[in-house]
Amino acid sequence: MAQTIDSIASLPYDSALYAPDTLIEPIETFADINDAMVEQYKELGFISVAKAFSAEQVEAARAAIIDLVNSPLPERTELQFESTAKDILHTLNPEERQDYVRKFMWFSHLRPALMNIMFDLNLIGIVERILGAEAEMFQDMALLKPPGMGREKPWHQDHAYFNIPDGTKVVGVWIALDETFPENGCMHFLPGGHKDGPVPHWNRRDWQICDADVLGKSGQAAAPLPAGGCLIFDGLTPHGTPTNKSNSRRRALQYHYVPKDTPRISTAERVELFGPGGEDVSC
Ligand SMILES: O=C(O)CCC(=O)C(=O)O
Repeated sequence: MAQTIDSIASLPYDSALYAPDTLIEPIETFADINDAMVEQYKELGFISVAKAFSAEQVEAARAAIIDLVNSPLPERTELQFESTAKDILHTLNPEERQDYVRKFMWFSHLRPALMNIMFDLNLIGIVERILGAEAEMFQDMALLKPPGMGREKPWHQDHAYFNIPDGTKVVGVWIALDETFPENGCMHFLPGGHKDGPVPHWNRRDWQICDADVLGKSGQAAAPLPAGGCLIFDGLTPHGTPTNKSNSRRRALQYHYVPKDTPRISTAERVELFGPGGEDVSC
């Protein structure tokens, strides 16, 4: 297993980077996604759904994550702890270990509860409607953003991290396993920003969009959700999440889907689009 400690320390940032003009009002369920909602997705670059997954599905996913964080893992699975865990990881009990996890990758296939969510038929139906093609699961990930420390994920476009051709439709799905709100690091979007196409990314606090480019944009929207809520968004929609400064957990799953048989490009081709410095980056 690749178990690592985050090499990026939590750095201060301008609070104006997460100062939404609006809070996104989610629709109730996947069944409410009609053609008008799909058109709205094309305009805004996201859809927010409050009751996407049941309390039982959420509880089973949380239990699977705690179990995995405390289990031997295969080599390909990546478990990354917050930088603050550096000197104390060996002292943590199983419950405490979860609250130092920053990121998990390539883990969903290890537990049926997670597979059930990743391949939920209602979810896949919406993803395929947006893609206009059969979906291929491209990447699974979870940022757990622990209470009181989970660091900022600065503004970025997910496509900047993926070696897939420009113009490929990428659908990101972000599933809240806890209630999420601005203080514990909920998602923030620049509505419509996907229509600008790929924008330059820089190595600053992370591989990210320049702060000045975000501060120069109006209309930022935050996406609070209950546990079990879900965001579906375009791989080019600029988004970011602030530090979790609260005492509340903010665990979330993140899945990305692309059209089946999407070709891959080289890292060199990707950084030509999004900027040098992104050769060796992951979310
Ligand atoms: O879960 C988060 O805080 C942010 C996730 C995200 O934007 C990403 O990893 O692309």
